[in-house]
Amino acid sequence: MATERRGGSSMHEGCVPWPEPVARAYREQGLWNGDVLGSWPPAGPDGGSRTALVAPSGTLTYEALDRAAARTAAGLLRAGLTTGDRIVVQLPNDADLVVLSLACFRTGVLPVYALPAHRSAEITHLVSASDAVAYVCPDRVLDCDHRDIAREVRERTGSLRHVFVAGDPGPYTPLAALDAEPLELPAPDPEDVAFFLLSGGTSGPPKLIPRTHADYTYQLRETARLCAVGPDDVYLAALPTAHNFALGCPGVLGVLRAGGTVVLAPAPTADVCFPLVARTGVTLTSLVPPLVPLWLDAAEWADDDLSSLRVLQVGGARLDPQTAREVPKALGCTLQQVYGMAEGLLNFTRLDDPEEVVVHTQGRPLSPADEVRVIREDGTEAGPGETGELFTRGPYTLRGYYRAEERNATRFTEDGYYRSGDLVRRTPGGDFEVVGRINDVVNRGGEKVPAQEVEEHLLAALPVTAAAVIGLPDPLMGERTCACVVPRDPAHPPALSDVQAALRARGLAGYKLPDQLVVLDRMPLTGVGKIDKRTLKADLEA
Ligand code: OOB
Repeated sequence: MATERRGGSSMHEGCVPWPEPVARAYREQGLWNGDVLGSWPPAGPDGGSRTALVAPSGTLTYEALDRAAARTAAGLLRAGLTTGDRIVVQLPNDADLVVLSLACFRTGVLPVYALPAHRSAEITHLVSASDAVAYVCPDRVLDCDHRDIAREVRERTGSLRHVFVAGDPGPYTPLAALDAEPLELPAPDPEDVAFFLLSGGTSGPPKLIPRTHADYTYQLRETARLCAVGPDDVYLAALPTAHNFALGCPGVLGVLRAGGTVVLAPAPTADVCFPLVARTGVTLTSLVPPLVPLWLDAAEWADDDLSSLRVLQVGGARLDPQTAREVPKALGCTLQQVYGMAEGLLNFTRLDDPEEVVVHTQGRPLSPADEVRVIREDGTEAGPGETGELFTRGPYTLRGYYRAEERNATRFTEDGYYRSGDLVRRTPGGDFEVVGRINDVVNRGGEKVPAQEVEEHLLAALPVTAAAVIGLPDPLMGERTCACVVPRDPAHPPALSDVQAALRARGLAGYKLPDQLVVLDRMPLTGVGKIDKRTLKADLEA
């Protein structure tokens, strides 16, 4: 891939390109077709007056969104930002985030998408890992003052020249100041990096994932096609838009690209989202598994009209089959399981798959060009039904993390496959079941206790709504197994002896029975809503 096409700054420094013969094949097959992010929304004859965004701060037509993006793009350039500059963007689900993203895509300024839940430790890491020149944040959200974060990050890093604040800027620059008369801008090179996502691993600091215009527009087109999304669709972004799931599967960008309407929810809870569904006629939305039982419960008593909902996508972590089975009846829509990763590869159950596939599997790859292998511990290819680690490469899967040569040497094979760390098996029908993570194992004095397996038994055997199994340091065994549960009835939590008896009754090996039980009101969650085992561990070890 060529560098320094515009602005004089290399777009590919620190990135690992696809090998040229592979890139050529993707071009020739029309997978990378010259499409770039931000060239839409289309402001065509009737396109302009349609509703593009329904956001907490107001509603924007396509025309208004296009104009706002053009003015913000000019504002970025006037503020001295230039092609290839990284900026850490941490904005909640509101119009600013979409407008700024489009403006960045048009100017070649590269957003590094932080999650709303990130705090000064993560933002500091992201700024220094990317040498970001700007941090964009809201003034405050609940009890968090992001201007305090900005101050700390500035003290600890050297590269930040700007802090742009949505709302009351305090000592910084208002985000609204990024505004100038629109300029004629050269189109970006489709194979340039457009933005960075964060690796979703719940252990270790996040790594930066470069996504190009070509790879991401391909993802947007294909996911929109798979979900049959068109101009009449209304997508509800309940999860943070900064996460790949809500951003582009097809999510906010894919639905805008298809000419539909995007509704940005300030929170993913049923009390916030149900009235939005009813008011705006939402047809498609996505959730992480811990939210699903809450939506199902709420649907029982809520009187909001949810009949417009066509598809509920659930992904990010394992959805238990009992809950999966209840979705269509309780919400009156099709369930689609999504097994994806910010690094690229996306798997989906299809809208017309049989119920058993939708309930029990996490689907199959989006694209025929996705190359996927299931590899046993000894490095050989696993057969159907056998568990192994998923390796993948393809037209929208990265070839290396940003500026991470050492890490890349272990996370990628020599022929460019990304080692996902996920343990999967393939059904005879070709669908994946995600059975765990390679290192999500408690090593109990040599006995390996697969956390997810025990969690599934806990959920099935006990009156609990959430379960997490973690290893805690133990003087005798190295690690002991700790089961953390949220009881359905807080007044009657189970005791350790109940848990052990229930699991033993299910035929579980003695060494897999938890040594310790912790009863919680609720689980700590990561920014996107997965159970945050790292925090759980840190809290319990302290
Ligand atoms: C999504 O992306 P990330 O980057 O936050 O996390 C990726 C990891 C996967 O490697 C896998 O371990 C886990 O999250 N995961 C699932 C899953 N979907 C993701 N585990 C079990 N079942 C599933 N359905 O989480 C993500 C990105 C795009 C779309 C959907 C999810």
